[in-house]
Amino acid sequence: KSSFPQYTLNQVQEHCSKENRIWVTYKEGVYDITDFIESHPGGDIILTAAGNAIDSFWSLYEVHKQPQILELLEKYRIGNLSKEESLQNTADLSDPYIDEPKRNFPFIVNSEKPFNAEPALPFLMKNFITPSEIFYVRNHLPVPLVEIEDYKLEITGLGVNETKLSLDDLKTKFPKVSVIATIQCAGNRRSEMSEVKPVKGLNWNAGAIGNAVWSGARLQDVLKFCGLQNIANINHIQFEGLDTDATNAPYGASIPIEKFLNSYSDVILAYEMNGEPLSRDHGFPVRVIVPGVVGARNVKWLSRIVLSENESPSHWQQNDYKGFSPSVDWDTVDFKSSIAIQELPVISAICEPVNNQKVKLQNGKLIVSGYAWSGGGSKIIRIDLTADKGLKWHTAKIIHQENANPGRCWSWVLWKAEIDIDKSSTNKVEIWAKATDSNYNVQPESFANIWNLRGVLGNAYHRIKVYISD
Ligand code: MTE
Ligand code: MO
Repeated sequence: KSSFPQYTLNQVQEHCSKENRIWVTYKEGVYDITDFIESHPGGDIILTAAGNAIDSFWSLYEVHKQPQILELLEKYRIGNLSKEESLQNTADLSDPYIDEPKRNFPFIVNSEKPFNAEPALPFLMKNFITPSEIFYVRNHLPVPLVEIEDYKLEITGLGVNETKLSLDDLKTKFPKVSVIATIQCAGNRRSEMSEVKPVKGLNWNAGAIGNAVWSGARLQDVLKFCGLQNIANINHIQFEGLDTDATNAPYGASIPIEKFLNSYSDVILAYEMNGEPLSRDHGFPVRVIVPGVVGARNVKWLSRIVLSENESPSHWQQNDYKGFSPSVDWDTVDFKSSIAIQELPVISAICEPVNNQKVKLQNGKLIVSGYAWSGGGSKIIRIDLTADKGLKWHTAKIIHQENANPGRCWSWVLWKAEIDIDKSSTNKVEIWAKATDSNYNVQPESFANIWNLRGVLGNAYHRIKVYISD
């Protein structure tokens, strides 16, 4: 290692693009990770550390700091910093998570920094409207600290007069509308998919979903106020959050213009969740709610809306949250070859009992309950369960469902089923659940055939095992 050349921090900082090669430092070491990025598609999020101490990347994404990664990094070592510079290099890194909100919820925490957590399933289905305190949280970055006096939402791009609105403007200049909508993360139920083969992503159980009352201004009203009349050349509406990565790029996403034009699509700029101001974790002061569309496009801490010919350039629109064939792996994936997830496919999950639970029968029947939902406003028309791998199917009773036409059903349904169990043969029973939506789309049977490297769109039959006790 002493044979390596010595570089200065200034020299490292000059190498922050693919053209100039990408260097990072870790402690005393200087690394050229250009080839690493080339051979690890999707690994480009590490670019946020380009020309800098990689600690800045790890302090944002703790999950990536693993011994294998440190070992891998050594392969790319090209030099050293001086002792003096290496000390100054890491010493002044403050924790970007210093301003996180206080949290005291019985969550299953999948990651502390950034904070990602979901409720236990029996909790989740106690209410049709999920209480904000147990609504799953999916943050990619530190939660921004917003001073409400300084908050302005900027609206810009094609067809609008550049406009800045305060929270008060949003509340007073536009009618307040409320929409009950389910929001679900594309990675919900990822843990089941990863049993087939490992995937990259947070290990969500089936709790990365919730149903809430969102209130705010209709996006159509706001854009009309900003002078929008002619939508020629506008293909996408981009949203940016106030949360930024180490290169100062904001979290961002976009939705196709069609979603906005349809007056039944209920896209709103929400400042309330369940009748109260949004909490910091859920996007205070304003987030966009795009009913029927994957959580990732429901941008929190909304700071800018850009009407554009193009989709959001953000990492999360371009190089993440896309589906691929089970045969595509990290060596072959081409993120450009697939489209960004928008409306989600039909899904259901059994919430009670939970997997591997010991249960008692009631008059020879097993009581099972759960949720079902479909993206794009499709209506859930049926949930079928089997306790004998499909020989006999039992249709669940829907115990709570919104009264709306297909195309505008934004809420999940909660259901309950009573299944006859023949326990003469064995006390171990496997229960499967599958939902059907108003397009007659049905959940796929197995995770094996929908496996994808990022572990998204995990909507196969939900299967649990229970043990019948006397
Ligand atoms: N918006 C911003 N600004 N930053 C984020 O990290 N996460 C997205 C979306 N909006 C995110 C965001 C993802 S992936 C999901 S699933 C939902 O917010 C989660 O919303 P929730 O935390 O309120 O449940
Ligand atoms: Mo998500």
